[in-house]
Amino acid sequence: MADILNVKVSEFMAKVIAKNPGESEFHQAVKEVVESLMPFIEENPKYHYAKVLERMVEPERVMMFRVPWVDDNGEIQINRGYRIQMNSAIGPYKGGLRFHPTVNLGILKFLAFEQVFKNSLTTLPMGGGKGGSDFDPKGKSDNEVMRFCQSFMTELQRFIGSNTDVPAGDIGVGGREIGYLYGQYKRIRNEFTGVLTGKAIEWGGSLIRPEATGYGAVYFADQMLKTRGQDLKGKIAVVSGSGNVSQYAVEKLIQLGAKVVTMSDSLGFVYDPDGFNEEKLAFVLELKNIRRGRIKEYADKYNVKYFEGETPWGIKCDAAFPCATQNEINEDDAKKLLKNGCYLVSEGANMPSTPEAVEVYIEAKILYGPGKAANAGGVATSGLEMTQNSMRLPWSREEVDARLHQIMIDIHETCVKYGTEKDGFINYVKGANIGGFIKIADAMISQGVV
Ligand code: NDP
Ligand code: 2IT
Repeated sequence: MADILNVKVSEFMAKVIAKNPGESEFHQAVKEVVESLMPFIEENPKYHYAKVLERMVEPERVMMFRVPWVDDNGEIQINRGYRIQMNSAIGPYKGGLRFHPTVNLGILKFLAFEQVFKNSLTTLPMGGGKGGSDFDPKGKSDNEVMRFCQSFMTELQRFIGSNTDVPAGDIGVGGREIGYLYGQYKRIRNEFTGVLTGKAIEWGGSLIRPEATGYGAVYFADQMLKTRGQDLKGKIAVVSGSGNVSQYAVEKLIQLGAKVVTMSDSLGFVYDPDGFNEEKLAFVLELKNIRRGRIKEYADKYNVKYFEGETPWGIKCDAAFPCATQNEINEDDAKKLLKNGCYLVSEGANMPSTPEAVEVYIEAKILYGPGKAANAGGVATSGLEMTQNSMRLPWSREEVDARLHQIMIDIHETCVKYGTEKDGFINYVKGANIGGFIKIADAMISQGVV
C-alpha cells in the first residue's frame, strides 16, 4: 500500500513540476501536503473523483504587473508586482504582501498555497492568496517607500476589495507600508473599507494584530507542551529573526516565563545567555522598527556575543522558534538542535524547515508545529480585524487576545484529531494538512466544477 501511495505522490508531483518549472519552493510546499493527503484521499474517494487536489495546485488567478517609481535621486526604478489569488472556496482571498529582493512567482505561489490550508484551520471564512514585489525596502527613505507603495497599489487596487481579496503584511511590509498602501487605495477608490488588514488602530486596525503571529506561535507551543503535562516556564528558547513575528514571540515567551537567548537578522545572530527581558526587547523594537538598524547593535549595547553570518540553531535550547524566513533550518541544523536537547519547534515563519529537517523532527517524534498551524494566529487576527471592520465596532485588547488564544487552542485540537498516530504520537504536519483540507475540499465539491 505504501509503495502504491509513493508512486501516486511521484506521479502527481511530476505533473506539478512539469507545469510549474523552476518553482522549487512551490514544489516543496505541494509535496509535503500531497504526501500527507494521498492516504486520506485514497480512503475518501469522493475527493479523488472531484480532483480537488489537482484543482487546488492551480491558482484561480495570477496577476503580475509593472511597478514604476522615482527614487530620491530622480531616477526611474522598475519593480515587479504580483498577486496570487489561490483559492476562494471558503471566503475572500486573504494573505500577506511580501516586499523582498528574493520575491518571485514560485515563492509567492508556495506562500499562497500554504495560506489556503492555514486560513481554513483558523475556523474563519477566509480563502487564500499572497502577493508582493521584488522591491527592497532596506536603505530606502520613507518617501521612496511611499512612492513605491502608491505605484504598487495603483495597479493592485483593480484586483482587490473587502469582499474579494484582502491583503496584509509579511516580510518587508509592516505598519508603515500598510498605511501608504491604504492611503492610495482610498484615494483611487474613494471608499473607506476593510480592504487591508494590519491597519493602525486609529483607522480601522485591530488591537493585538501586530502581536498576533508571535503570540499565536507561543500559544501553540504551550498547547503542544500541555500534551506532555508541561509548560514554558523555565524553558530555554532560541528565536530567529528580529522582525514583527520574532518580536512578539519573544514578548510572549518572556511573559510565560521562558528564557529567550537568541534573536537574529539576515546578517547574523546575537546570543544573550542571561536572556532577553522587557527592557532589552524594547531596545530591539526601537532598533528594528524605528531606526531600522542591524541586530549586531544589540550585541554592542549589551556586551554579548554576535555571530556574523550564522544562524542560532547550534545554541543549546529546549524549544526553537524559527521566525525569519523559508528553509532557514536544514537537516544539519535540525540534528544540531536535537543533539543539544531541543524537543519543540514552533514555526512562526512560513516553511522555515527544509523537508529533510522535518523528517528529522518526525523521526525523533518531537513536538513539531508546522507554520500553517503554528503561525496562523496572524491571519486569524486579520480575520477578526475584518469582522470588526464589517461591524464598525472595535474590540478591546482582552477580547481579541482571548479569541486569538481560543483559535490557537482549536487549531491544536484539529491537529490532534487528524494527526494522532496509532502509538499516540501527534504528527502535526499530517493533522494540519488533513484538518485544513477537508473544509476546502467539501466547499469545492458543493460549489461544482469551478
Ligand atoms: P519582517 O520583515 O518583520 O522580519 C523578517 C525578519 O526575518 C528580519 O529579522 C529579517 O532580517 C529576517 N529575514 C528575512 N529574510 C531573511 C533571509 N533570507 N535570511 C535570514 N533572515 C531573513 O517579517 P515578519 O516578521 O512579518 O515575517 C517573518 C516570517 O513570518 C516570514 O516567513 C513570514 O512569511 C512569516 N509570517 C508572518 C506573518 C505576519 O503577520 N507578519 C504571519 C505568518 C507568518 P533582515 O532585517 O536582515 O532582512
Ligand atoms: O503568512 C501569513 O499568514 C501572513 N503574512 C499574514 C496574512 C494576513 O492576511 O494577515
